[in-house]
Amino acid sequence: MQSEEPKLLSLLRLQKGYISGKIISKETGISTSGISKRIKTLRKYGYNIESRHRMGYRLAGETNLPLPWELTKVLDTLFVGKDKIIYRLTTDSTQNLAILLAEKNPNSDGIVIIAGEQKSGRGRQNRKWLSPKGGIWLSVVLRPRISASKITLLPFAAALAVCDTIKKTTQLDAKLRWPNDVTISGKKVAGILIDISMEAERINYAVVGIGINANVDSSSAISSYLEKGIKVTSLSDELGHKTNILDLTKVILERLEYYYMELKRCAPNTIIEEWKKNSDILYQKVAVTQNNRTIQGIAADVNDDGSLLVRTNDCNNINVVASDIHVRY
Ligand code: BT5
Repeated sequence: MQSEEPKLLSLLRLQKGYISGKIISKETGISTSGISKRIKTLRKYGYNIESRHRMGYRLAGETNLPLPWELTKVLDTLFVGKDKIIYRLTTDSTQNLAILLAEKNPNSDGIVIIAGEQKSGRGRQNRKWLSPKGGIWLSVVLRPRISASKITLLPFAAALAVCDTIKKTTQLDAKLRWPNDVTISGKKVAGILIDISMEAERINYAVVGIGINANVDSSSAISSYLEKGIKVTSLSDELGHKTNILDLTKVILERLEYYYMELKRCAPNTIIEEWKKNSDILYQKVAVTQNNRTIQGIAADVNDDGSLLVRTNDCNNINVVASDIHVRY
């Protein structure tokens, strides 16, 4: 994205009525053909720009997309989104782009990639993540100088950030489902994916991927493409109206930075304790599928390392690790 669009926008905002292409060109240095190209782009980004013969252009409505120049104005973070924010109307996966950028910029911390839709969104273990227009699909590059034992708690910190955001901005009763889902009334509304690059015991970078069904019709755009029995929802379906994606993205990034700093600063159990307060998993029946074998039991606790303590029906305790199982409730 060139820097001309924000320049053009500021000019349109300053002018109450129409402003001619000639004046815009004089003020911004953009050629007249360049102006109509950029107006087209801004319209694609959701701005309502009216044009009238001989009068020029008028900004009649703002966007609510988390575009870099809009997000930068409102974002209250120390480093997340401070260095670079990239927005793509469409991409294969923000996670893939973030990994590429993390590899290319070894000193960068807090780069944020956001997409309007993803063509090949992915979940854990390369599961498919449906990412139609209207959702929030973003990845953040972090450089955690923390022990490998603490990094396993990063998904919990990120899920907490999303849960907090939904509760704060929509008043919906969001809950956390082990290991890294956010649900409303038992239906999945958001998921977290973490990709980590490590050398020996040192973490090069972690990419936190967050997907939220914000303004999406969950029955037609998601459920109908998923495996049978998977229950999903979206914020707009729960609320009965659309949410402001820019506001949501701002709060997600702020809460993510907050919990990430907590993770670095505090004892590991602080995150887990907070996570448990927001989860309805404890004492629920679970079925754990591991190596094609299913074990039934009760979710007894979440250990400080993030593993799930399951008391099986034959009264054994097993610790279940997120990476190699599938839990059904
Ligand atoms: C997750 O995986 O829940 C992680 C999702 C992370 C998505 C973000 S979006 C930004 C970034 N870029 C990416 O490419 N990915 C990240 P997992 O726990 O494995 O759940 C995957 C399962 O959720 C699938 O097998 C489906 O059953 C279900 N699913 C797929 N799309 C969904 C959606 N939009 N909403 C709810 N459930 C979905």
